[in-house]
Amino acid sequence: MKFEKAVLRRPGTDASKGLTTAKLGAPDFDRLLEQHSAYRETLEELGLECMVLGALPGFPDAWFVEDTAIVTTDLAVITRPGAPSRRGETTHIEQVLAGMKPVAHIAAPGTLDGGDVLIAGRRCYVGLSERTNEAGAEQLAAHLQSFGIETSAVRVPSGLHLKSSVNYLGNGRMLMTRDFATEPAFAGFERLVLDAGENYAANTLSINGTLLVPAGYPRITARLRSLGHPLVTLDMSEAARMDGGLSCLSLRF
Ligand code: CIR
Repeated sequence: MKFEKAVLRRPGTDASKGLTTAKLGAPDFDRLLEQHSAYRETLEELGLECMVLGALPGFPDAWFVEDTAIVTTDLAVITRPGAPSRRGETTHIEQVLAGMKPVAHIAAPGTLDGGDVLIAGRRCYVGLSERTNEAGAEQLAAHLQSFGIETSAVRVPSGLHLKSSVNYLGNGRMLMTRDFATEPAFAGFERLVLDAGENYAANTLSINGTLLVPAGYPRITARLRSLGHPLVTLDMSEAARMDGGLSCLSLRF
């Protein structure tokens, strides 16, 4: 899918009150805003028109906007996030997306976070994780099937979301941590498996032929360059403190 637009949300001053398992300390708010701006500027340089929504008071994780919707060429599926503290974010994103796409919903008892949804061409992989359950995955599969996208569920044995560990680079190539190296669902792809110590770089984002790679992972960066991928590295130190990565900061379509 060639991306033309992105929706982002500015982090709020309460960003350090969000959910996290990382024991990296609270984000520095000024540095976080600088990194968020650098991310937006990179998307704009790659040709995307960016809409930056205002911070959402009372929802400290709302800037991880990816988790609230799945947006394809044909529709927007508003999720039902697995973390109860994040459920109220969805009405706000629905107001934004309803003007752009037909809207469908994930309903209780389903739960689904966008971070668990990996779309590679006409295939969709949904991670069954602490945030996404089978009912949520089945509902998404039904919505996408109407538009010719087939969905498979994949167990997520480690990490927050599927895309914390696996991402599609384009041209049949998948980047993943060792935990997914023998996952049968990805057998049809060329797999690039990260070295131990570089797992965070699994959350690399492919935008219209250029890879956005988190800064600080020299082995995979060199390998991706040697394979001919144009790439940009971005400092993600502050989002990482809140379990966030490159993909979670935007909805792209
Ligand atoms: C959360 O735990 O929900 C947030 N602190 C981080 C969400 C990251 N989302 C993503 O990778 N898609």
